[in-house]
Amino acid sequence: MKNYLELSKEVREAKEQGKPIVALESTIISHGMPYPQNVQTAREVEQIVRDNGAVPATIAIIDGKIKVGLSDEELESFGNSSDIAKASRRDLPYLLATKQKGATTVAATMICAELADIAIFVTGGIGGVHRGAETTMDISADLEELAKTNVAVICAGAKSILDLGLTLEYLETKGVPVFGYQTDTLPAFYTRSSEFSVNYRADSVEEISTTLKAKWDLNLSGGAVIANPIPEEYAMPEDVIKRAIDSALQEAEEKGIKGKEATPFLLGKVKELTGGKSLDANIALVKNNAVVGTQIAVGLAHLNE
Ligand code: PSU
Ligand code: MN
Repeated sequence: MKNYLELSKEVREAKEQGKPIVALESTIISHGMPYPQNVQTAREVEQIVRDNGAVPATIAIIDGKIKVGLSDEELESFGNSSDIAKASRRDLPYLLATKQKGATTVAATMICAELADIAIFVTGGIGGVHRGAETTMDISADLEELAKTNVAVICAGAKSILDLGLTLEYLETKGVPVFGYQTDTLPAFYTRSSEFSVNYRADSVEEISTTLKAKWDLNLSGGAVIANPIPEEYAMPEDVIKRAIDSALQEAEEKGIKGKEATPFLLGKVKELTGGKSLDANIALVKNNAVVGTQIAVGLAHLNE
C-alpha cells in the first residue's frame, strides 16, 4: 500500500505534528466546475481549511500514485485539462496501474483518505440513488462507500437530479447516520431544504465530532453524512432549479446517457440551464462546508488527544 500512497510535505508534517487534516476531492475540480473558477475555488477552499486550524489534503491519482495533498501546479493541471478520468472505487486500480490521471469522486476520495488515516472530508454534494433507479439500478458507489469506509463527508446534501428519499432509505439500510447541521431537513444542494428529514439535527459541531468518535470507538465501520445547507444569500429559487433539473433529466433519458456519464451530464446541463448563478451557489456552498468540516476535524482531533 505504501508504494501507492504519496503524501505532500504539508500533509506529512501535519501528521508528524498530530494536526487535524481535511480531505478534499478532485472530481469537483475536473468535472464539477469550469476553469478557472474550479482551480481558484480549490485554492480558496484549501486556504479556508488552513485559516480554521487544519491542513487541507486534496486527493488525486497521478503517475501511479495516490497523491494526498496537491501542489499548485497539480491543482492547475486538474482544473485545466480535459483528459482526466473520473475515478470512483472501480477505477482506482486500473488508473494506478496504467499511470493515468484520475480525479477522485466522493467514493474514491473516501478510500484514499482512509488509507492516509484522514477521517474528515469536505465536498459540495454526494452521489446517491438516481431517479428511476428501481429499473436502471443507478446507485452511486458513494453510498456503498459511506456504508463501509470510516470517513465522514461534509456536503450541502445532494442535488435533486437524484431521488433524495430513496437516497436516505439506502443510507438507512446501510447504517449511515445523516446529520443536518442547524437544519431539520436534508438540504438539496442549491436550496436549503427538502421535504425529507435528516436523522439528527446538530446545532453545534461538538455533537457531530462526539458522535463520530463514539461510532468509530465502537468499531461501527462506515462514514456519516453531515449535510450543511447553502448560505441563505446564495440559495437559488426552487422553481428555477426544478425546471432545469426536469429538463436535464429528460434530455439524459432521450440521449440514453448512463453509467459514469450520467452524473456529469446532468450536472453540466443544470449548470448550462441556470447560468452563472448556479456556479456562484456551488462555490459558496463548498466554502461554507470547508468552515464547518474543519471545525469538526479540529474537534475530533481534540477528542482523540
Ligand atoms: N454531485 C455534485 N457535484 C459533483 C458530484 C456529485 O453535486 O461534483 C460528483 C462527486 O465526485 C460524486 C460523483 O462522488 O459526482 C458521483 O458520481 P456517480 O453518480 O457517477 O457515482
Ligand atoms: Mn451512477
